[in-house]
Amino acid sequence: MRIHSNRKLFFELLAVAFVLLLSFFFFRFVRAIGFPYTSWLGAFLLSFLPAFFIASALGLALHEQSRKGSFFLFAAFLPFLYALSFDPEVFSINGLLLGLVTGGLLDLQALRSNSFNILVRYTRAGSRIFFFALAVYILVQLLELIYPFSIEGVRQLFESGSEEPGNLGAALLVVLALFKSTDFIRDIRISEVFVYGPSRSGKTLLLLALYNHFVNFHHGTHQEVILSYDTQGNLSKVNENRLRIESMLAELETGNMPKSTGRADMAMYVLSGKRGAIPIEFSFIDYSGEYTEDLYPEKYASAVHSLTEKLERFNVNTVYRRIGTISFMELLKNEYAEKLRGEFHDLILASIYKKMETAGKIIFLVDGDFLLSYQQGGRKELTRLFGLYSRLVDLLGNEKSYALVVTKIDKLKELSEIPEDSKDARDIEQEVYELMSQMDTFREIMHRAQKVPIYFYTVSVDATLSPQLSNGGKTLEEQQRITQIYPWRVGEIAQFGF
Ligand SMILES: Nc1nc2c(ncn2[C@@H]2O[C@H](COP(=O)(O)OP(=O)(O)O)[C@@H](O)[C@H]2O)c(=O)[nH]1
Ligand SMILES: [Mg+2]
Repeated sequence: MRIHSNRKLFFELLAVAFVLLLSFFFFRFVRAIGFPYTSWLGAFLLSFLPAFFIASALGLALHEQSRKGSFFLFAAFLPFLYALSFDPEVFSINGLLLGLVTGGLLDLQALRSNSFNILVRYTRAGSRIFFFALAVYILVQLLELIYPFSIEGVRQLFESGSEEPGNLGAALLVVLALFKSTDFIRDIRISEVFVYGPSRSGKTLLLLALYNHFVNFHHGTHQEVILSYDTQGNLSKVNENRLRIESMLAELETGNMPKSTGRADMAMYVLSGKRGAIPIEFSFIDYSGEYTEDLYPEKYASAVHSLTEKLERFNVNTVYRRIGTISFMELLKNEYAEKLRGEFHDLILASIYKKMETAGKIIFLVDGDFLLSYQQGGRKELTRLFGLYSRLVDLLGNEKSYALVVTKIDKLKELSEIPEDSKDARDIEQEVYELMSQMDTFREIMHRAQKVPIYFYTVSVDATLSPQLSNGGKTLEEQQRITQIYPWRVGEIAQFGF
């Protein structure tokens, strides 16, 4: 569920109202501008460009993150073309058609290769140039009116009572405002999701559950790189195999829990999938140990620098650029396994931080075990964890979306009879949310959610397990083993990614 969306909605409506108002004024003053002396090329461009922007806006409308920009383009250029169509001397049907076709082709290309950002860049740069040129054109017209710049000339102009200078001045202001509003056309961060969770929070099992979901519903595929050393400090194929997704799934089939990542392991998994034309990528970095105290920009910088010293082949900039990618990990594994032995800390820290910086969406895992032990120290841990997540949201900025995902919900509630998308399921989520909102640090996150999109989910990877919280509120001793993936509300997480 989305935490607090009202205020954001309010600001969006305000933005829409603003654009509509601009659009209205633009429509009103465009006719005051007039294009009496345009050349053939000028006239062509006057029809071509707006048509091109409108066709591109159709493509942008397909992507949720660029809808605002698309709306802006429609609001600005539809009225413009309409006004222009009353001026047959200037209006060029050829330009219009060619603009529509070019924009349409670019849309197709963007859809096919999911390069929506190219579309964004062309339309943003193009519309900026368009409004800039228009502003200059109007300014020249204005200056011509008061040429030859004598006080007498200006006085005469005012006395003549002509509306032209006023209209042109207003048109200039509107065009400048439109120029500034091209900021509404924002870059799209292709659905790249990074999943962060402290040790034991449920990363590995969530990875398996999401893998299951992706393969079944989203044409899923995966890539993985595993660095695993034996006790002698050599890369170990056996250990590596253990951490492959297929082996973990196979282990589950035979009733064994996947081995957890040890001190000498680091694994990176990328799940890829598609919904319609929109691709998506989930990255996981699995490791043991704690990094929560290290997620600061300075520590990231020093980790990258000390890595660079070990990898003499690369300079700092290359490491900054390539760290956190599968290909770079692969390369490190092949060429620097010896050097990196036992020194994962910098590599893991730098990879996590880089992923957090580049991903458009970040999932923060919250260990459901803390709910079981709420009265026995769990509350304290949760307070600390939400404090960290709140700080990270602040650090990483409000251009991204975030999700807080509470894992292991089966330990808390009997889920076997509750369909994932039922009202009862949503009620459980609401109940956990309310429990969390008793903590001040969680409330801080709720306040941040007024400006940043933040979501809240509860999941389990095996909904058939019976809860471990007895009616009296005491935790039962016996731990249940997970022997299958039977995901509950994991689809919501995938949904968040799109
Ligand atoms: N009951 C239950 N246990 C879970 C669930 N997800 C993870 N666990 C358990 O929590 C522990 C840590 O999970 P793991 O995925 O290895 O966490 P990681 O260290 O973040 O990779 C393991 O013992 C899992 O069996 C869940 O949805 N339900
Ligand atoms: Mg793990």
